[in-house]
Amino acid sequence: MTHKSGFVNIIGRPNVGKSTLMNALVGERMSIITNKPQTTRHRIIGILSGDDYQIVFSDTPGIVKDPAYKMHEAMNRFVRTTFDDADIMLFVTDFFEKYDEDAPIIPKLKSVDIPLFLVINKIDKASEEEILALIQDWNERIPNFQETIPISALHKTNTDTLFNLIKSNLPEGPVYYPKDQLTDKPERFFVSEIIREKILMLYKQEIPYSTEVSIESFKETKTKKGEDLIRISALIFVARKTQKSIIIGKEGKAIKRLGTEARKSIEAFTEKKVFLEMHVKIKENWRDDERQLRQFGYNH
Ligand SMILES: Nc1nc2c(ncn2[C@@H]2O[C@H](COP(=O)(O)OP(=O)(O)OP(=O)(O)O)[C@@H](O)[C@H]2O)c(=O)[nH]1
Ligand SMILES: [Mg+2]
Repeated sequence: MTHKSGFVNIIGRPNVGKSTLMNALVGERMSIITNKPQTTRHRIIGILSGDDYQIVFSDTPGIVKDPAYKMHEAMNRFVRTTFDDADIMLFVTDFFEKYDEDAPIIPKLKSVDIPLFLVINKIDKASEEEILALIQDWNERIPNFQETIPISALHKTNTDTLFNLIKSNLPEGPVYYPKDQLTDKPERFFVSEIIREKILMLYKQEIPYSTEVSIESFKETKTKKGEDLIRISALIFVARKTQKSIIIGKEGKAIKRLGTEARKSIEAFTEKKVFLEMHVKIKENWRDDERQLRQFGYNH
């Protein structure tokens, strides 16, 4: 039996549905998803294995057009590295997105010399004519798409077709990760992502973009009854004092709600009981502070 394997990197602008797609393909909730752009800040790996194949998907941050902070530069660096180590590239766009003629991604895509697929997402929002027009438009602009697949990641429309195309384009290759491994990051990384996801969902305006979550301690213990219990202490970093009071809310109501929502999701993810403690810390300019960014895992 020949074994096929490869790295399949998912790129595209913020909010087009890259993380939704990776989760749909991997069949697990690896990447957080919200309706806000710049939800994903790191490169997140989702591994899908069968007897004769292994696909290592990389979900990446959306390409930030005008980086305002060092954090954005780091996010774009994660994207650039995906051009270097891919066996197959999925360029995801959606029905709503418009690219300028001179968008820098276009020449980059034209120079990709491995299988490059155009994935047009959110077709549940478009008519057939509109989808066909979009397919034609993209293919006229960029001649080297090997495949064009219109999908709805949310409704899993055509994601099987995409999966089969990926599988048939995989090169012969080794088993890179143990076959039962789903990702390369530790559980506590996903815990911080879940808390960040809830912050993105519960708070408005600049708050989601000014916060980062750090897990200070993560201890697996037992309850008195002998059930598994994870004790987690998380620090929420904000850039300003006003943001701290927004996170906490009147009489601590907002942070209490955040804590409850996050705890429930962490319990679902870890399948264990969770005790979650959170504190808020002001750290001006963390998005521009190299050392701080490294601590948050933006090094590469
Ligand atoms: N209607 C529709 N919405 C979708 C579809 N796929 C994703 N979405 C929605 O699009 C929004 C963005 O999805 P994400 O998966 O977070 O997008 P992303 O490309 O990973 O975004 P960043 O991490 O910010 O770069 C969410 O609200 C999703 O529910 C789809 O097929 N149809
Ligand atoms: Mg994402």
